[in-house]
Amino acid sequence: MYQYIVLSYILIILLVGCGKRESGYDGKDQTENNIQTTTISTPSIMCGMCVSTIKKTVSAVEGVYDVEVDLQKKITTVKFNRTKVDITTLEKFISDAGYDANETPRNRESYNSLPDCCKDGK
Ligand SMILES: [Cu+2]
Repeated sequence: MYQYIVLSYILIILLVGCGKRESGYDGKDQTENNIQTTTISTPSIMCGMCVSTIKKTVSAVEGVYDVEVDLQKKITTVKFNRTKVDITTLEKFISDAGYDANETPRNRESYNSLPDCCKDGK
């Protein structure tokens, strides 16, 4: 009986240990299970400046690890910690930068202040 208890104890330690493997970030919320990658449709991006604007904006959000903007496919791929930020918030930041994000429409004021090359005329 004692052996089983010890054995299951070791199993639990192993399982927990594996879950935290390769966390590489700061603290216990950073387990692999909390890291999520999402692809956000950003159909109104026009040029390289749009790409860097979105990249810069979203990278600055707490809990975001990585941002890739694909100008051809007009998508933004974000790797983030779901205990710190969610997709709705990410969409909001992109909208506030002046761009449509999934079903979240662009912030009109931000859009108006974008350089002309970044306006899709809609
Ligand atoms: Cu642009």
